[in-house]
Amino acid sequence: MAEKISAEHLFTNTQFGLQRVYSVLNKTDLDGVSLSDIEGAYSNLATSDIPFAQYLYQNLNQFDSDSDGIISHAEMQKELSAIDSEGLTYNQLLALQENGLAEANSALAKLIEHFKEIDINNDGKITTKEIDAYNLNEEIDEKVAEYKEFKTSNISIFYADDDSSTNTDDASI
Ligand SMILES: [Ca+2]
Ligand SMILES: [Ca+2]
Repeated sequence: MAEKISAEHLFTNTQFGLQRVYSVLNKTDLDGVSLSDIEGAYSNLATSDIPFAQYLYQNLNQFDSDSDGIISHAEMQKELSAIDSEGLTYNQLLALQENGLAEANSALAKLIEHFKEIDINNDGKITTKEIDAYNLNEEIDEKVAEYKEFKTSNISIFYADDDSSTNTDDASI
């Protein structure tokens, strides 16, 4: 049976991780986080938080919607909730994987591998809803395949029994 892609964990993990890294980085007099805050802070971060710091770094322009060079608290919250409503892009998933987000590796790898199939509305982002739909389709495909296999194997058992002359005891009762 194909393993379901359990991405809930990956999505919440990403949100919590980003939030955590943001609070660690948001320690200067700036009310927010700048590129140099991120660059200067790698040594203070837990290894498991590096992927999230890289994610912030690589997506800074997207997070910084007013382009003042600083990710404000409000901008951060907006992006975090956008992960729920809009999902993650291929490059964001790739950034998490390349930077070694170990906990969710198998789900991540599958999302990256099947990105185009999962992104049903083709907006370049995959949401948890799209992943659920993908899982459901996989399950249906599997049931259909199982059913076909079941029918085929029944037919072959039927012929096998028909040919068998040694196994008649049970049938003669
Ligand atoms: Ca800003
Ligand atoms: Ca989509």
